[in-house]
Amino acid sequence: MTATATSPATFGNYINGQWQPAASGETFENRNPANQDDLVGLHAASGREDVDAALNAAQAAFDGWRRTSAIQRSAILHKAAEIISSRANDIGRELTREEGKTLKEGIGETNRAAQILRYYAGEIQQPDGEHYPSASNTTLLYTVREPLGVCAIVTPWNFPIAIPAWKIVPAIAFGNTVVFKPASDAPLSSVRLIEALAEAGLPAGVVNMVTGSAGQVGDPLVRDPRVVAISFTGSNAVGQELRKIAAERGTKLQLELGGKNPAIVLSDADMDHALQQVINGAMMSTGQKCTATSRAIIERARVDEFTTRLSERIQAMTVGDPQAPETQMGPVINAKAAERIVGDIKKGASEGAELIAGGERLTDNGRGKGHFVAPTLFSGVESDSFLGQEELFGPVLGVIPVDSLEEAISVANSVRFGLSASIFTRDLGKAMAFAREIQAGIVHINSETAGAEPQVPFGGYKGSSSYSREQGKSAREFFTQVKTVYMDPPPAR
Ligand code: UN1
Repeated sequence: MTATATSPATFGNYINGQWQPAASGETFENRNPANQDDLVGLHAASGREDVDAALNAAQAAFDGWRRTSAIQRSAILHKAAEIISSRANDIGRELTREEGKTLKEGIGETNRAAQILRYYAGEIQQPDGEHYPSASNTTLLYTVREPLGVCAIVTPWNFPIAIPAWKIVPAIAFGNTVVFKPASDAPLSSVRLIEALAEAGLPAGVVNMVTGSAGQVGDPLVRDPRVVAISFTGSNAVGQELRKIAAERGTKLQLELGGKNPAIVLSDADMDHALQQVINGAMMSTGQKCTATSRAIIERARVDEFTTRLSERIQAMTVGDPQAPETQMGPVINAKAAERIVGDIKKGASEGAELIAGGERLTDNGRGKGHFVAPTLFSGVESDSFLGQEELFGPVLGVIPVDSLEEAISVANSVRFGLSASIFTRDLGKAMAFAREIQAGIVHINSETAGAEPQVPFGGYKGSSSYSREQGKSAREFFTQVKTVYMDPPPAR
């Protein structure tokens, strides 16, 4: 299918191995955030009936899939990885078109999805239980990890292929079945992931995708008693609601929510390196990562120099069509986000922080058709202010001056989030003190706050996550349950 002005491509739900329209026949639009005239495609606007069909399919497929050997499951994941890799340029370009991150990031993210598939294809072949000594020396006492059942996976638009992969792939690798709702702002990359899994030979019903709104699809999905586990990445408000729903129903829950991630720059740091890393952390993906850097906590001796150089670099950034090779930053996801971010910037300025770069919508040079917000820098941010505390989820960085490492750590820890944190220094003792004292699930020494490899746990402290972690061995913990087996020989006759 190719999109033309008159007949945009239409994408359905994937239920029980079949691509199909929503029961209502309704669709919703997926538009390019860099150019609202560009209709990327139409997707099924589903409802309760579609969710119900998907849950039935996932439930029916579970017995067959949990009995499929890990080695067979692994082969399917490997094949899907090859398919994604072979199409990475095309999928990455579509991802950029629907989400707005630069082409380099779109292709990079697609390759990351392939890497995640490969990781779990290997991980599923690792030991999945333990053998213990018993009080009786004839007892064989061991544990096995077994799948949970039907998992609900609800993902955000900011990593439209990598986050679906890092939730769906471990869920199915460990023998669960899935009903998956991608974010409506960027659903096409999810279609491409599901296509790859289907082409790789995933049996019908193991993964089912239902697109549509949070109210019509997400809500009935997470409340359904057939769902035994929920994995969600997204807003804090939805996360809070899910905590209640899961507690009432006894559903296993994995949440990845917001961040207010600090990068501490000590006066002995390599300033060129720190500058580049802080800018990357703050502005890549237009600042729309839960791991983005939003606070630069700088030792006072270097704060003026650092802020001036940050401001120069930020103002020199090329902001525009994310498909153009020279572009360094694309749009934010939609009009509502652009308005909210600009409103939050005004609020920050009204509270006394000094706006020194950006701060406004960019509408010249054709950018009026998209949702462009200038990369924005504040200096003199008070730690306890709105800008010092709240996640803006956009290209906005605030500089907070401090007098010592102790003060830097105390400022860094003063927020309700604790996802990722960085420090830039050459002092090993200070770096180690930071790693010990910082309240964050992911700690970087001399690298930016964003970025995550699939073989290690990912998740935050405090309000950033539930206590369960994603990825690495933690994915096995979340997507399986433990069975302890006491095996004794029958008495001798
Ligand atoms: C990254 O830092 O590359 O939604 C990944 C998010 C995170 C993923 C961040 N769950 O932004």
